[in-house]
Amino acid sequence: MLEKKDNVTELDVIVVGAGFSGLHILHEFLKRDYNVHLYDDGDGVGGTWDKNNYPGARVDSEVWVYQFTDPEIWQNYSFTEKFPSWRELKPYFNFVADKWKLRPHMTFNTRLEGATFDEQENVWHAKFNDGTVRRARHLVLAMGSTTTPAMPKIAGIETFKGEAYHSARWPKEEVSFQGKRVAVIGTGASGVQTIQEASRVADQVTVFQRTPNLALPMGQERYSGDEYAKMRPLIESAMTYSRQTFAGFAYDLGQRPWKDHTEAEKSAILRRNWEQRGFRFWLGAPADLFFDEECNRDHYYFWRDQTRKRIKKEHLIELLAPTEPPHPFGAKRPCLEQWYFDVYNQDNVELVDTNTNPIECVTENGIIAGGVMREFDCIVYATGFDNCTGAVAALDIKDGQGRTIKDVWDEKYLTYLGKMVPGFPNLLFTYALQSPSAFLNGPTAAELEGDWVVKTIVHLDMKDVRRYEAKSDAAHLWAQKCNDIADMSLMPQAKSWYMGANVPGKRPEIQMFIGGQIAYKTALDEEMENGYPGLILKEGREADAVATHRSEKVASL
Ligand code: N01
Repeated sequence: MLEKKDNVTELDVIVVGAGFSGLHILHEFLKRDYNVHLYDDGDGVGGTWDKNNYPGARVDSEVWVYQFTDPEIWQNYSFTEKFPSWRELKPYFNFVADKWKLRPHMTFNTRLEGATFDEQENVWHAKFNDGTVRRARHLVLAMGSTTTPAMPKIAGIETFKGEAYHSARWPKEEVSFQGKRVAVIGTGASGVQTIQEASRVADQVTVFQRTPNLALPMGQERYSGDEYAKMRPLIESAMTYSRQTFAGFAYDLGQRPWKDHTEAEKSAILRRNWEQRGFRFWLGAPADLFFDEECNRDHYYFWRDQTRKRIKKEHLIELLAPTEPPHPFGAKRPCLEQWYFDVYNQDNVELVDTNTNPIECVTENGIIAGGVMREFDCIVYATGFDNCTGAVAALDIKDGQGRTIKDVWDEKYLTYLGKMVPGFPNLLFTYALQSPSAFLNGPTAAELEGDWVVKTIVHLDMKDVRRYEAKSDAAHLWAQKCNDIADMSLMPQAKSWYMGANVPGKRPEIQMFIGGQIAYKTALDEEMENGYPGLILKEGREADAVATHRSEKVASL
């Protein structure tokens, strides 16, 4: 353990982020008696669920896999919905924090702004927005992949006099759409959920759509306490199985090539996966969905025909469920919907296609699109995030050459195993660039990645490794692997956040490892079992020597 020095708090590990990953990592370090502390810029636990509190925000993983696998937790906490909303998830996180006795080890409303690595002592000096500096040997960034809101660049946004919210920065106090004229820009998961709720109570909902969401029926279910209790044995087996599947769900991709199926078999697969609801039609489909044009089109046409049955207004059919796919099915994230396509049959819901009616500007009273002015009381920007890179890249953390992680990624998306960036020693992150991220169920990823982070740090500490850093060639190989898998797939054909194509100016390239949970776990396990061949390890005295050399070099620049 480090000693307190120069009145600066000394820690073994700083963890940033109080979502699934951060809480799991904190808990695991505490179990090992580490001097660890977690910081979060929100005012409570929950990570994404503490901030995305827009009406209707709910998870689209089945609840039995959307929880920690610790029996102390899942055996003692009951949910009431198969796909719970943030209103149930926030108490869940509080329950976890109390059960694991995490509260004394967490500080909220405190944002990490930057950090410098002391090459002499192999210690991070982490700077927070309250002006404090904490020193720690290891810095673990568990800030999530959908963290940094992306606002569209629309003229006049700041002039609007009504209420305006980004879906991911929703106010803590209740926002009511009752009797209001509401604009929703964006039809991703956040937009779809907001639109569903707004359409129930608002006088008028105007949806500004650029790309239709190929949303799948959720199949929501509600449970009494007794019903949920009866499901507990199934929860355990679903959790166990989810650790063996591609995306961490209790179902898996089919491995038989699509072309080897008879027409009757194909129809049966499409119908069965559709009828089972949730993401089965996507992440329980034949794996060829992601690679084979014909398999993908068959899925799209099935989705289109089912969806069209629900759209009663003739002129909206082509906009919401086009004849030909706007992009390969599932290459852009579909979401789960409950009554989304039905809301367009209501008189109070209007759809504006921003491709033919581009948004020109926001005014004091509303939005001008396609030459038409519409007045609103409330504008919701459900325009997504600077995913995967945004949160980490925003930090003022510099390497030995004075480059930030953003500088590195502006040149090339580079990580080793989606965990580290060359040049940034003793710093690990989870659920970010070049990890499976959105292609792995959140809690599954949190435990898989978190366990690796904790075991790695503990192992290196035990070996007296003071400084560890990803090798550049190993990182280049990992980045290449991420790209090679993506290039074999249909993924690059969609202009999506998976490809980093949703933020103007962001360099489009696959943002995640899409080889699936098992391939990712194998890569992490091999790295550990083989003694970390992808890392430069400096033990004891050797680390001190490297530090001296580095410091002299930086001083001479
Ligand atoms: O963001 P998105 P999100 N003019 O990027 C549109 C997770 N999540 O917050 O598709 C007009 O998906 C943009 O249009 P286009 C989940 O992983 C999970 O909805 O780029 N439109 C798109 O329609 C999800 O994938 C849950 O053409 C503009 C929308 O805004 C991820 O978070 C719930 C525009 C952004 O969609 C992100 O979802 C919520 C412009 N200038 C989120 N700029 C659940 O678990 C952007 N758009 C259920």
